[in-house]
Amino acid sequence: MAKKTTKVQINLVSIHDQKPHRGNGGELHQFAEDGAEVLTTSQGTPVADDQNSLRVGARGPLIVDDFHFREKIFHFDHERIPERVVHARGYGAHGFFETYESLAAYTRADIFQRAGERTPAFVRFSTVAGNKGSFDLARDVRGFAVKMYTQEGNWDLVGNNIPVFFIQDAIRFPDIIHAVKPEPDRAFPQAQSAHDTFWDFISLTPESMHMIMWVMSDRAIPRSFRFMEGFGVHTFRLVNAKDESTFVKFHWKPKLGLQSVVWNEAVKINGADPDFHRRDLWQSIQSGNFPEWELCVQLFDQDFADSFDFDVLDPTKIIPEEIAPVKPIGRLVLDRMPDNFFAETEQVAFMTQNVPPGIDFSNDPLLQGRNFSYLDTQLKRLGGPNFTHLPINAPKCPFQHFQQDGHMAMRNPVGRINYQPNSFGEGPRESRELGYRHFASSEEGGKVRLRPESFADHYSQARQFYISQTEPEQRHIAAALTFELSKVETPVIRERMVAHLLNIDESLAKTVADKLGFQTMPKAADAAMPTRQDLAPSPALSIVEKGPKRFEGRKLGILITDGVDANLLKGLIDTVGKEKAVVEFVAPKVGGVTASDGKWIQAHHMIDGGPSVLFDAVALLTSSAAIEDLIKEATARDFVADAFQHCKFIGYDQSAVPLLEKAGIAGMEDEGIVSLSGKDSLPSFVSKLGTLRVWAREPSVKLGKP
Ligand code: HDE
Repeated sequence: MAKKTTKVQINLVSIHDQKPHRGNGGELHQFAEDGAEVLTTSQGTPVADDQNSLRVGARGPLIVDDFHFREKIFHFDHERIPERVVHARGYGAHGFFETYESLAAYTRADIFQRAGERTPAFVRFSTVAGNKGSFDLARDVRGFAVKMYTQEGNWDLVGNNIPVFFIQDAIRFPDIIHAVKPEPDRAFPQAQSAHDTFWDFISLTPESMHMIMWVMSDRAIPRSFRFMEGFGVHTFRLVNAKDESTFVKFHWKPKLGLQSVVWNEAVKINGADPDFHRRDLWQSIQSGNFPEWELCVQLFDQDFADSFDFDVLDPTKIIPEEIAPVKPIGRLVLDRMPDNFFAETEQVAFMTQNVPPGIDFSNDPLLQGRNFSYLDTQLKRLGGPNFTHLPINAPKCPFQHFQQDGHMAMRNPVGRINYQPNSFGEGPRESRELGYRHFASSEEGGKVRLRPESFADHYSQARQFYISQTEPEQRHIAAALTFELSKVETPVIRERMVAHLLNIDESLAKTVADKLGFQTMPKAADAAMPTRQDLAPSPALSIVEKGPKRFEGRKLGILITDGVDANLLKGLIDTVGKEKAVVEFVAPKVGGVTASDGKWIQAHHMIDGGPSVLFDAVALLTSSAAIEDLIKEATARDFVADAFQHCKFIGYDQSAVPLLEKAGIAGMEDEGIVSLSGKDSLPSFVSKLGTLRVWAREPSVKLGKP
């Protein structure tokens, strides 16, 4: 006899298959006099007047009968959900992950079995400390959370753009977050680590020193989400069909290379365009330039872990790429923006515990603590256990279980049987073969609260990071530390920090102490491990070393005026276009300018609204008729002076020379100030742009030089 089956399976439609709630497309669909769909209440009742509430007479009190008014206001009052306690400000996009080759030897995870297979993915980038409405270019860690909707359930790789963390044990997380967030009595500063409580905690927490070096580096002020790396941070396990385990660290590498801004630029971007990173992702995806990352792995076994200088369970340590090479195993492409920010980016619920069979955890105490936190936080934030019913969170593979009811249950099992085992032969059952099997590691020991000794060296890798940076990057670290500590009002906290720096790099400590105006140098901090190992530099840790070498995906801002040389402008646009980069026009008036051929060119920005900090490089294409007026504009002079200070390339035609002079650049010309007048000057200018910055200029402009 054929088995009876009750359909418990719940197949979700994606948000894209759903009809918007405006207009149900049903038979009763009604149209207003002008042909538009009729506005209804959320109960479906057609609305006659949405502008005036029901009242007694023209000037009398409102009437409780007005169910439409009450429903509209009640719904509005409930529009907000709690923002994330960390990573509140974020921006997401859809895309796919494509597997390069089978990794069956290492993992049974279905996503890694077949070359060329594509798995839908959703990514949310974020800052950590700021509120939802804070600005994009805070000095901060960036979240890099990826949800992959695999055939065996969702895999969430909830990472950051920095491969280490501040603390070694999850129990300290509330403390560090309290310390960095606005101080509780005064509710400021917003989205800043530059204040007493943060540095107080850090200076009392030597395990944070390695991460602090990253956060003070340019990694914490990325130019774009598209130009930053992502890291799983913890050691995870891959487990194959024979239940054999290999340790793994996950890395995302941006196809367009790494790039950051300089601090002075970040400060100005936050004013000019607080949504700089969001806009960048939106514009690039909407224009078909889909950002891409490679997923890379560092694979290693127990022998490597035992012989490595540090504990692979310690999340404040990396394994340098020079020691365990990174192997690309697939690519992530972001090709679609959400239809609705709230439904998708705000309601997406990432959880470190979401892993498919074949991917498992290590005993990293931070990871294990996170595995508790993420489910708990979603219950609070999304209001109950049925957040998995939301399209953005639901698996895209078939799923079937006996969980039921609760607030807002939208996908409900049908039939009589909602338990197992049952003797009706209905409903889903476990499968030892297909189901998730936790790696059977042997564990033993007494119940203790302690930190292993193998976690005790807090300075060696902090130093390794510092000495792996190029000269400009080292300057930026010193400047960032000086800036942040200058905002600390309690002198002893500054001293405690410099005492730690002495254990990382003496010259760095001295520079910072000098710039902070120390009268005497403190003693080096007592270290849990008395000796610091002198590790070899790892060039892979430098952004400049990993720069793009080409201008693809970047933006050139061209300052134009009436009378701009039409041929030159066209030539420049074409040459930049061939590099797959973007140009935007900045003009005295946003309406645009009339070029030398009499044609009208619309501008993207007026000079006030399009400062040069929004661009990777600039060009000044003016005319002798317009230059006199232009040089009177402070914002035009700032446009050029800032580009110069921020070590950007500046192309110019002869008519713009007075502007260079007025901006204070006369006599300081270098390889980055390029005349666009000569033959072949355009290709040579655009190819130079690939190096992005003229760092050799930096000491002379004093910015970033503490
Ligand atoms: Fe998180 N973290 N975290 N975190 N985290 C959250 O979960 C937490 C840590 C990371 O775009 C919260 O849904 C603890 C490391 C990202 O939605 C919360 C600890 C790394 C996001 C939480 C850590 C991260 C979060 C808040 C110490 C990098 C944003 C809202 C053990 C590997 C995900 C939420 C998104 C979000 C807890 C440390 C990355 C409260 C307890 C290390 C990218 O659950």
